[in-house]
Amino acid sequence: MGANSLPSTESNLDLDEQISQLMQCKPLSELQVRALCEKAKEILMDESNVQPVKSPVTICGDIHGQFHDLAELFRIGGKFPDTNYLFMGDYVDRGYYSVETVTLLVSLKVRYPQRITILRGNHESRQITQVYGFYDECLRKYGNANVWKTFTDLFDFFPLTALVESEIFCLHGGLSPSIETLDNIRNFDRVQEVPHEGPMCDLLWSDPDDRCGWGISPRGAGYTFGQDISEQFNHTNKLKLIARAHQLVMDGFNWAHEQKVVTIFSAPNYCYRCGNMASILEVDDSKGHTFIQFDPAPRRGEPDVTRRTPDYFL
Ligand SMILES: [Mn+2]
Repeated sequence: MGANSLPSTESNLDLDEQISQLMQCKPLSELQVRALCEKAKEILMDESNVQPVKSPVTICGDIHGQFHDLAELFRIGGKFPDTNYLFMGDYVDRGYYSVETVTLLVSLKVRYPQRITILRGNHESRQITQVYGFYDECLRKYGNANVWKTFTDLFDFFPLTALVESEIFCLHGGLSPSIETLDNIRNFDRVQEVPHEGPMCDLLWSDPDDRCGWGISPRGAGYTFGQDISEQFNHTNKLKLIARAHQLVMDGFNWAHEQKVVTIFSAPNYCYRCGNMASILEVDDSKGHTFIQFDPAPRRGEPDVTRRTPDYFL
């Protein structure tokens, strides 16, 4: 057991058992979910709206209930607790295994609180999950909506953004015209359903764009923001990079704004039909970084992995 692991208390032995059950894609009982979420709430409520994270860490984008591809991500990115992970939201909806996916990630958060950061995405919301699958999946797998209620109550506590080594700003969506500084974000009360507008909504919904300035988002929530906006925000907050998720990108990652913004998407063959690769971003001890691309979990044989080191350094 590593130096950073907790001592093997009875509760950790239970958790370890639950984690290995979940790794086989078998959901927990309703009672286990409730107990798990109570513990998770205690941990998450102490985290900041801009949660500080140290390197090395592996940054991941949307998962969307693609449980087997999340298992593939862990095989490729490295197992717990030896690899630190930062997930940028959208664990649920679209895929067939939102329950197992979000339960596993929350279990890992409770078991290894210092080794995994789980941010909130726009799908970690009561309203969105009733339309895009998580609510129906909970009804199907548990026969009632209690587990959906338990998880969506917990989502209110998920941190909105993270800051890796004071230089990589990580969040699900993007910037907001109502936010100039990281302190602006630190100062608002995040424990609520994702609002329809305003700074908290924008962080989870906005997208970078080729056009300058702020634009109306075709999504109907958040904004589009141009390179001038990213440059100003990075300059004001002494950041080197904004890492975000939220958009399907065919290579699994995509640069914008002259490498000041990167989109990371970690659901390969999204919705089991988009044909895209997925990727994760490894930030090492010396803040160098490497994208690892991967295909959907193979049914047999070896995973197909491409490692690419970009030709620049942070
Ligand atoms: Mn999203």
